[in-house]
Amino acid sequence: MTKIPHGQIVTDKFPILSASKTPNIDIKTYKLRIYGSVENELSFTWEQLMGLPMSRVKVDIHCVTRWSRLGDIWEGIKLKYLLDMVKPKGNFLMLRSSYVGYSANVPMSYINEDCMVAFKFNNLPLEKEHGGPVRAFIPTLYFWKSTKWLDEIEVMDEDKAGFWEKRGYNMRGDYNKEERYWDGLNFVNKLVFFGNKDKDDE
Ligand SMILES: Nc1nc2c(c(=O)[nH]1)N[C@H]1C(S)=C(S)[C@@H](COP(=O)(O)O)O[C@H]1N2
Ligand SMILES: [Mo]
Repeated sequence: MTKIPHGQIVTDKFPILSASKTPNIDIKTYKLRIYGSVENELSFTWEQLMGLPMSRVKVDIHCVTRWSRLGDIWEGIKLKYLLDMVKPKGNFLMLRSSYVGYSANVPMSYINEDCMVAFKFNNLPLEKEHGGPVRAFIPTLYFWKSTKWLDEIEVMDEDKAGFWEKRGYNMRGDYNKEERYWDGLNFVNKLVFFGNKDKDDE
């Protein structure tokens, strides 16, 4: 039996949660950039990405708004595989969509073999509303960390707040510890020291 994290309710629905409109991504001009605190910055075209080894994982997802989906099949390129190519120096990631100005910060320690740059869901190409043609997939944390329409992975030396983290969501978002919203002093620090401004802030 799968263990359902505390406070979650299992559903067969797949709700769409988007803070923006759904963008149209043209794979002819698409690039995935991996940059920042790395030895070797890289940028991949769609064709280059499709030439990399694909993996399939069967794993549960948990949204902070309390729905969970169990046992879907997700397919893509392991994040570990991509990170090995750039040789990260920093311990944090920012997963961004420059198309819509969304971002989510993720500690490197939560990147396991299930984390991917994902293209397929239950054997079909990802629907646009669910982040198609390409999204981050980080099932080790609440699902807001899985940036849809992903095109930038920044490796950072220090943790910085992403889109929802600046708006009161937890800096880490570990569902096994029920790290949903307000994280006390951490959040106060974010408000006081807004030296945290990200390039996707309007
Ligand atoms: N670009 C982008 N990615 C995003 C979001 C978003 O608003 N924009 N919402 C997040 C949240 S809160 C959740 S729960 C999941 C939802 O993914 P889904 O819409 O495919 O269910 O995407 C995450 N990734
Ligand atoms: Mo969410």
